[in-house]
Amino acid sequence: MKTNEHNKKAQQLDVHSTSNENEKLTTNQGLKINNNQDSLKAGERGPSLLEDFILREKITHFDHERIPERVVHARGSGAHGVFKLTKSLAAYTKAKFLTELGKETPVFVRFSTVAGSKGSTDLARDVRGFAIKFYTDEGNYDLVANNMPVFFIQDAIKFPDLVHAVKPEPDNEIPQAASAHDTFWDFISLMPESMHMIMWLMSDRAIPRSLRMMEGFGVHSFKFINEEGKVHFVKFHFKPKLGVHSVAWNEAQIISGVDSDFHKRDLWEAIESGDYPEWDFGVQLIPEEDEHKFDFDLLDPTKLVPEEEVPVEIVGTLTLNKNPDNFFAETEQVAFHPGHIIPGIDFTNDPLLQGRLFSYTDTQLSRLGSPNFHEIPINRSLNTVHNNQRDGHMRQQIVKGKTSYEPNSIGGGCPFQAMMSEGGFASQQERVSGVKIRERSKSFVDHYSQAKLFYNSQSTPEKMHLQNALIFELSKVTRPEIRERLVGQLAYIDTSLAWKVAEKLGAEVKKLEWPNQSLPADSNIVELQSEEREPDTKVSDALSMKHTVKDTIKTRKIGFILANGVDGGAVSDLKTKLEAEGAKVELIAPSLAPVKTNDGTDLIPKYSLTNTASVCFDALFICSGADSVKELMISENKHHVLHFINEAYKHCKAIYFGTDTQAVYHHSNVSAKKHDDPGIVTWEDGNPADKFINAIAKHRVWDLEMERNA
Ligand code: HDD
Repeated sequence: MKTNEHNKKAQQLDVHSTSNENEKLTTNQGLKINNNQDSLKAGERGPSLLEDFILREKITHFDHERIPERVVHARGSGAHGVFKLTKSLAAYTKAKFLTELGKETPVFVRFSTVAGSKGSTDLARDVRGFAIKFYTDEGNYDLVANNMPVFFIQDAIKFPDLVHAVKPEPDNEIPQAASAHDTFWDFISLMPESMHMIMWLMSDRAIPRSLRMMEGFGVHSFKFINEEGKVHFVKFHFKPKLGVHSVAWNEAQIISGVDSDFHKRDLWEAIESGDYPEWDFGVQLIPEEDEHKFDFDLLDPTKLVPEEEVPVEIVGTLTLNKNPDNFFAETEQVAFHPGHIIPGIDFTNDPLLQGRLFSYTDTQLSRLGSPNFHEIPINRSLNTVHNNQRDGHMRQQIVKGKTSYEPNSIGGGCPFQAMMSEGGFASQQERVSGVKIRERSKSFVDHYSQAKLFYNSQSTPEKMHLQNALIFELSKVTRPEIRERLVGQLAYIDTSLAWKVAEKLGAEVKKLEWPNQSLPADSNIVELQSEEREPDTKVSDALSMKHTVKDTIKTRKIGFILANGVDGGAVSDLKTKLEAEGAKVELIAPSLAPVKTNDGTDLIPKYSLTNTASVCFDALFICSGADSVKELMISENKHHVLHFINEAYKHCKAIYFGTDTQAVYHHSNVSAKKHDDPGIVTWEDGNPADKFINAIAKHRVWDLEMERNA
């Protein structure tokens, strides 16, 4: 774990941290407690006494331990880290943490699923939150981002409808952490603007292999303003150094049972073991005068800016290097808000962003219970707060002096307003005029072209996964008219996709009839909405996970399946090679008893064949050694071993069969493999370790998925 020496936020948190090591137990009043085992009673077998203030204090505090979970993004995992600027953006913004080359800014990041409750599975098909609090010298800057670059809706007024539709249905509170139900698809099928986001949500991006292997996107266009007042539109990107990877949907469902904390655990363990997750931070910059040069509106949050049109410039690195000391105090109480900005960054008129600017402070009031939530240590800025806001529940700051108003003379006029040259924030002076109108801009009325761009940019296996995801989700919808309406939407994106999904649902592909309910009563945009358009950019490589990093096995978990008599030399050779490349090797044996190698050494397995599953590993090595194989194939173990291998095979993972493992190989489904499956390595291969390492780095052999599952 990183020391706090250079991290100003960590030093600030230290002031509020305690440890119970070697300390005596006390009440909340600091009184030492002599007996924490028994309540105070009238006689040994008598009733407890009201006088027992120790019992009352303990029970009362316990009774009030819970706070409301977040209304969305309830389930989360957090970590501390640092943002380092590698290229100055001084030409575009005056935000100091983005202009001083090499500057390191402490951060706290919280990842989350959106729909599920706090205790739900990590592997739900869902968007992932990627919220970052930068503790800058100019105040807190929050980038409350997601792992997908677009959103379901264009206007914040639809957010409660969206969330009500995806959350468990109100009558029976079913299903938990799942979008595969009637109300979600009812809403979506009536909201054409959601179709681009639906493509992302049905893609493998919604079932990440790890929180460390996801991209982050600011979604909205924001504004950068430099010292001269020049404005650029900006889109924010985080690209994971390990590449973007996902699991198979069938795997996600199994992980939800085997280890529903899979992502939380993975993040925690990576940081504990010094494998600090890292992202390149990049920006897409668009001069203010180019605002209208695109075939979409930059203010529309259902659109991305294709990287082919505006490249992402990498300007910094985000590294997570310290786990929280206390989940509740830090990860649960952290309060993000897109409205926490600093000089040099400003909002755009994106109507989704504008609504968010109201929602986040408001929700903290009911979640954290007081307008003083900024005083909770994790939320404090590095700068001391000076203002005339006072009192409220749980106020902690003791502000000296007589005045709490401004202007004042009694307090010498303090605290003073800051000039812009002193870091005082001033909103961009944007010329705005218009009639008061409750209407959607016509420039927002194109709902399918970027959905097409996304779909057309996917590799063949990715398209297949997306199609299967739609079939899975819609097959859980009980009302045929909803399925049919959604298929009608798909027809505007890709007719063959619509036909394939329809076929599996027993639905018909019918052209949608406009208008629909998602339009205002007096809408005059019906014609525009049904108009089919092609995007300027037809295919974007950046949208497919296929084109992200595939040359490292760093932090990948490799399961070694072994039993007594295993070839100790082969185990240690391969382990050394894999670990040299940064992978993690874990031993899986029939039981947790030590395994004797052929040279008499004891190996301690971390797992048994029955307390874990193949879905928890990235690749498998069936260890060399005739005796080991013999034990693995006795009737008690055989079923488990073969299930392990067959499941990994089905999920397109790399599997290496060591020397003497023919018996296992021939009983498994792998024996029917295509001769040139690059994910399978056997005793017959030359340079097997290198071949195995290569295969793991590719993540999965998705191209052979059909064949492996045939
Ligand atoms: Fe939101 C939480 C991201 C639209 C209202 N949102 C929340 C979190 C993330 C996002 C990552 C979790 C923060 C944390 O870890 O504590 N939200 C987004 C993105 C959006 C978006 C990327 C669209 C581009 N959100 C959005 C809208 C509204 C909200 C349109 C309301 C008008 N979001 C909230 C909220 C939450 C929240 C209800 C719940 C807990 C919280 O704020 O602190 O206020």
